Amino acid sequence: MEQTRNSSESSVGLKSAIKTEANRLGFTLFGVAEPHPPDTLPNYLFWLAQGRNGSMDYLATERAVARRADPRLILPDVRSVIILGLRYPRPANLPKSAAPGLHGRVAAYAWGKDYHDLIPPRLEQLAKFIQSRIDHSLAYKIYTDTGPVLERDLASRAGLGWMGKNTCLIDPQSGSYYLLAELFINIRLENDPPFFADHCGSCRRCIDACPTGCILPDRTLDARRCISYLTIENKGSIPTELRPQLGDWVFGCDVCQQVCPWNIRFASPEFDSELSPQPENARPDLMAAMSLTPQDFNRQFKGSPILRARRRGYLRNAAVVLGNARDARAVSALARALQSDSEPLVRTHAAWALGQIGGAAARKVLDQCSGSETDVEVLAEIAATQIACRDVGRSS
Ligand code: B12
Ligand code: SF4
Ligand code: SF4
Repeated sequence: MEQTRNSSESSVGLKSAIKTEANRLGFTLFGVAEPHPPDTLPNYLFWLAQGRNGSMDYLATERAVARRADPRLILPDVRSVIILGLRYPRPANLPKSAAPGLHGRVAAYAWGKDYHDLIPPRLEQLAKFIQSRIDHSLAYKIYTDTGPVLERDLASRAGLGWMGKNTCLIDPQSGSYYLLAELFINIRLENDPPFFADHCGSCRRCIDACPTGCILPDRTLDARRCISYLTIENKGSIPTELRPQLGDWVFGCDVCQQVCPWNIRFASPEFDSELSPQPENARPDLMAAMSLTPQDFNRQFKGSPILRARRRGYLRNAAVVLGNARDARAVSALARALQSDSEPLVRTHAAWALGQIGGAAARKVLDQCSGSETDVEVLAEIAATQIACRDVGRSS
């Protein structure tokens, strides 16, 4: 039994006090797991071996794999891991955009402040609270998407939910719209029973609805084709054949969660107030996005997860979504980007988008730029687009 400051406080009493404090800090899900090596490590290793991590090399380093294999490497005298869940808004919480124009969709977790900034100070507060209740010094480590941890495996071991076929961790009481966070500590708390049940049954809605068909039968997904990866983590070009599948997703994707019956029936309308939607970030105007300067971009998305895409990635995504909208109103914004944006990545995707929209005005800009452009990749995209435009012209 752990020594606590109030000698009459049992470890059960301590755990319950920590849970109350965690709830006060906004964490609606709470569980405790033992830090033993995870049984699902082979799934992770197989996933890496198939190259399904794409360009996310940080997931495959020796250090990243070793720590996932044995959480005790993270904190040598770790005795328990507290796993927490913080709810973000359901997509149904998004207010309708009042502004006219062409708007993109942003994954709901990214509508408000960045949880990578929001959660760590709360975990620090929780650690301080625990320290105030025990006699010896607390050693701890905090993570939220920020470290070499199999977070969903730990969460399911701590009883927070099951790993759905869409690979998200689902709480049967409130669905999957929440973020995970962990506090590794050197005191032992009573473990919660693991979540063994699989409530997916014969359902396969997420698999059928995924726009790129990237959800695999072994409860992993091929990140290289996931829209979330393509629009956030991927720093290069979006493969041409996948661009139409982005639809209007300009940052992240929620499709496989939106169709899930556990979210339709049980997703709680409540969410952490700091994750409240900021309308201009949740449903951004994409024509305006195409002319954001680096300073504008940093100003608009300061403190938002969208910063992670960087300006060049965000404008790349916006161009693709405008191409998918096939709306002639976007030609002038895309033409400006193709003629003068300093990033070849943005110019390439603007050229593709103009090709999707087609019409005389789009073709004129492409023809002009094929004479003035100097970047080889942009020129190749313009040439491919011109051929496609001509073919469409011939067949129509
Ligand atoms: C890399 C990554 C991504 C990649 C790859 C996602 C993936 N599914 O692999 C991309 C960029 C695509 C991505 C997308 C998203 N992500 Co992400 N991502 C991560 C990250 C950093 C690592 C995930 C990972 O290791 N993947 C590799 C696979 C093999 O591991 P795994 O997903 O944990 O899968 C396990 C299962 O397959 C399991 N398994 C197989 N069979 C069985 C059976 C049982 C019974 C059990 C228990 C396990 C099990 O074994 C694997 C290893 O444990 C985690 C944070 C972290 N450190 O864990 C966040 C994390 C998973 N992401 C998160 C979020 C919110 C998202 C998005 C919703 C964001 C968005 N809206 O765009 C999407 C969701 C897409 C989806 N359907 O998963 C949350 C998920 C919260 C939740 N409720 O599940 C996490 C936990 C971050 C956080 N701290 O909150 N993400
Ligand atoms: S986030 Fe979108 S693209 Fe990725 S698996 Fe889910 S539905 Fe498919
Ligand atoms: S949509 Fe169906 S199969 Fe997919 S995670 Fe939800 S319950 Fe499971």
